[in-house]
Amino acid sequence: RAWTTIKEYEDIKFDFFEGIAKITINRPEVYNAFRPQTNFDMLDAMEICRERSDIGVIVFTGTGDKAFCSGGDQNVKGVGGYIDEHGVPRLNVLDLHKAIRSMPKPVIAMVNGYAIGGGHVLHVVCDLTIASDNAKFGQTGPKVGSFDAGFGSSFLARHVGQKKAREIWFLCKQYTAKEAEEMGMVNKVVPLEQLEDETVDWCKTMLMRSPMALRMIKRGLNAELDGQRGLMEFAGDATMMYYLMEEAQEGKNAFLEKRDPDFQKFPKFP
Ligand code: 2NE
Repeated sequence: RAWTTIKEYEDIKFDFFEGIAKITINRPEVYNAFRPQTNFDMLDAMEICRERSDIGVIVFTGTGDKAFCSGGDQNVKGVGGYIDEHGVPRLNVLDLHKAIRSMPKPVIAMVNGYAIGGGHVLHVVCDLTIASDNAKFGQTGPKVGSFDAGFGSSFLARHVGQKKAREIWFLCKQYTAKEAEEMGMVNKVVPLEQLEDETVDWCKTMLMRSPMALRMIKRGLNAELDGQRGLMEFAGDATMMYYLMEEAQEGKNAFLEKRDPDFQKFPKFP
């Protein structure tokens, strides 16, 4: 498959193939753990994915066959957060979660190995997860002095139920890809050598579907869980659709032409 580089980064690879953008955490020496720079790189790539209309689906994965992502890089964990190159403690992976959540396009986790700690949260936040049969899933926070009580817990509970979510966090055990699939947090498990083919197949299928329909389904499913923030994103897209209608154009035109708007000429559907 001929992936082409969209942009070069320090900590990630960012590639394109036929409507699909692939963001690969490229730190195999630490099992693709993220540091603040990694999250800044991913956030920048996500902004490009949002802006480019030739990108319809985004895939997250990790370099190699060992790890998808092992969470926050413990080597740079300091007092108050993960320390960036200027000495500032950060937890900017949360900004990535927000970017995935508000991305108006499907985001798929292609889990090629360990999805552990913050790496587990990363796949939880994605819209879909396809895993290789060697993948392992689990949280470690309460073992290593951390936790994610945000999407990493509440959204997880929506996938697996409250009891399982508490088990995953309280015990910090590891689960096989098959167990994760049975729990409802993985959509499909395939042999490692088929992982990318399967993921690209899913992407191609979604690329044939109506982008606006997928966008609104994602917004609606998010809105049910995200309170006013979710409603705001849903409502923003409703406004965008309204702006596509002649009825909205009439309001603006009337203002600019200094006349009363004639909204009565537009149909009122039952
Ligand atoms: C992933 C896991 C289970 C793999 O175990 P194993 O035995 O197969 O490999 P090993 O030897 O532990 O790891 C291979 C290399 O990767 C590094 C290791 O230190 C090791 O390096 P070398 O000794 O070969 O030089 N490595 C792995 N994970 C790393 C990490 N997160 N940071 C830095 N180096 C790492 C096993 O490695 C494991 O349990 N890793 C730690 C997982 C973890 O606890 N992550 C942080 C959770 S907290 C978090 O991510 C978080 C949050 O809870 C809330 C907000 C934001 C972040």
